[in-house]
Amino acid sequence: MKKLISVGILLLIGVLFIVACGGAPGTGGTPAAGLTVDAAAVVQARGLSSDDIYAAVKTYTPSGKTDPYIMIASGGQSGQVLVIGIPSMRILKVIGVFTPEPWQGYGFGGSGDEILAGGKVNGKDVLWGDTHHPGLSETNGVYDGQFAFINDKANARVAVIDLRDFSTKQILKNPNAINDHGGAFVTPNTEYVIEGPQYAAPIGYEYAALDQYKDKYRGLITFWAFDRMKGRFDQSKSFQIELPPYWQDLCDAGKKVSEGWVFCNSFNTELAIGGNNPSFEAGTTKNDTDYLHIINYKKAEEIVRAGKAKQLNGMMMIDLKTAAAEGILFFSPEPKSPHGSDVTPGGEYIVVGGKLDPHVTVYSFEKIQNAIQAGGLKTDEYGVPVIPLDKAMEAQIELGLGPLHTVFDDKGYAYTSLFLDSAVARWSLGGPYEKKHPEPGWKLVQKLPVQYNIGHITAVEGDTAEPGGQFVVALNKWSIDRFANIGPLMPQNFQLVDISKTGDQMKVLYDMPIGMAEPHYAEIIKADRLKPWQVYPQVGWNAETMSVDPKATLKEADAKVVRNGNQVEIFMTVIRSHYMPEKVEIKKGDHVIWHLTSLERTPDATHGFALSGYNINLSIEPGKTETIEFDATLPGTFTYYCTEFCSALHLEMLGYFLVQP
Ligand code: CUK
Ligand code: CUA
Repeated sequence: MKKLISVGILLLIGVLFIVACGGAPGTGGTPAAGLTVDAAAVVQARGLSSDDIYAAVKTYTPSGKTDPYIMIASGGQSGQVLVIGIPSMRILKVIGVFTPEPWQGYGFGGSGDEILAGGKVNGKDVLWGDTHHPGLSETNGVYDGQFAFINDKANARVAVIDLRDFSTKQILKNPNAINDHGGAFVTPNTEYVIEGPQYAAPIGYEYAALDQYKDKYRGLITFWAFDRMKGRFDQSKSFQIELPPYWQDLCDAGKKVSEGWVFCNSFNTELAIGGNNPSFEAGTTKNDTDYLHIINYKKAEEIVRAGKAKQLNGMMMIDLKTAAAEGILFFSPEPKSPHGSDVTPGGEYIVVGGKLDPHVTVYSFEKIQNAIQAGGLKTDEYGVPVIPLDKAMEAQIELGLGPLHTVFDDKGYAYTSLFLDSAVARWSLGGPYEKKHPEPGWKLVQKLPVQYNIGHITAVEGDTAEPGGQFVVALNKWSIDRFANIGPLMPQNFQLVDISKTGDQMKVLYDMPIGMAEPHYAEIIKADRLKPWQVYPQVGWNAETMSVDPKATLKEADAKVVRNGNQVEIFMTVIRSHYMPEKVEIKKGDHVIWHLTSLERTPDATHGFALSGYNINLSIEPGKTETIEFDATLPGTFTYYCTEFCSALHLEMLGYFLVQP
């Protein structure tokens, strides 16, 4: 790949040069090395350095060329998921997940309403989400391009996105937790999507006074079983494990040698209850160490099968005592306000950052197993065995201030975000990775400044069993002076970093403002692993059931309005540039069931359907069938019209909806 790119640059420069020498009109002066006179003039006028030119050539994506990598990013408080091309950093789609999304007609009368209803909290609509960690489905620890998952931290919900049409298919509310954080992380064959907890609460989030924190409050990790054939979570096969009320934070599933285990960092082993005496800030940072949670979920699965779990609100749950007694749950100390828990590609090590510690701590899975085998472990106050740090630790590497999250590449390097230093640290892995890079293992190699205060970091397939290399993206929380001033609420700054060379050769290539929320994590997949549809596979496709809808209207001649008492069922076809029928006349109080089927087979020939006065708005992509259902409570003359400029006669694509008083 490296070779290909440098050949590409040479070719580009060569072509530019030939164009110049071939007599481009009005040329004068001496071109910069390899640049045309025109290009050199632009470089000079804009004051670009050779690094800038390198960055431009590395990221510029000519019209008609597509990106080799796709980033699936959290959309933060927007409750959405962003799809971004890498290295061009172009936004390709904003997928509505927890929040209604008008362009996709998601949540305005069509099938999206059903999906959003799955996210109700105690029967109440919650139409936004604080999305944190997208997780792509995996086969043998490698992205397979089939599904993406995302959690909502604010309400403990998880969602499934099908990557055949890049749309949301399911939202589930966690029945026993009110918030989460360490999700959505997948196991190596997507058997489970892990939803880790955050702020402890009584299980089932019932009331309990804060002075009962130690006894009544708990952490709760959830393993959502995923049915790949159905493309849905199966709650009946899912289970939860009760944890002490430490604030479990980020989790990562083991892989290869550590498959079957999951590792979560935590904070607030102090059991602080805030109230400014002391504050949470002070109370949760008193101890020098918190606990890395080491969970054997294969064992947990067996315990559930053996009937040793209880049902609570439709979910199997292993209680804390059983988890500790059965060898499902272990702890090991982790230094000073830990954050992030990231497993190396081969599954040998777990890397944990310390927000208030300049080191990352690397745990050895083998050492952890040896300590468990050796037994004789002391327990914490909840009876959970604790593996001493010196029995679990492989290395500690001083990287700088505020290490948070870590990802990996194909050259045996790890990349850790340094929040306080505003930098990306590249460091060399030891053990089996040592032969892949020129440096000795467990050493800081380079600290690259980023702008500013990086949170998460992501790399091409950088959290899988086979990282891709080439690019890292720094997901910076602050942008301050990087973009034009648009007032006090400033965009986030995603920075693309070139990691194609070894040693201290990382470079920032591109800044991308994210002016709609604060994304947390993102994952980058090789584009050729994705096999999305250009049009729905058959006319009449129901995107919610992912099959042909029995109520679809497959040809125009079958379009009709059927009355049955006060129920009116409309079978409508949609194709450039008309609806059939173009008039629907009913009576006030009628119950309306309206099926719309696109007969289009041309890619991108999308139609919209907006029904004034009734808050109905759909996107009907080629082949799709949508159904809306409502009571015609409002008499009058209404129009339905197409909201996508689909043809020269798009404005003529409308109909009248007449409701007799
Ligand atoms: S958390 Cu946001 S920077 Cu939710 Cu993954 Cu670390
Ligand atoms: Cu159909 Cu515009």
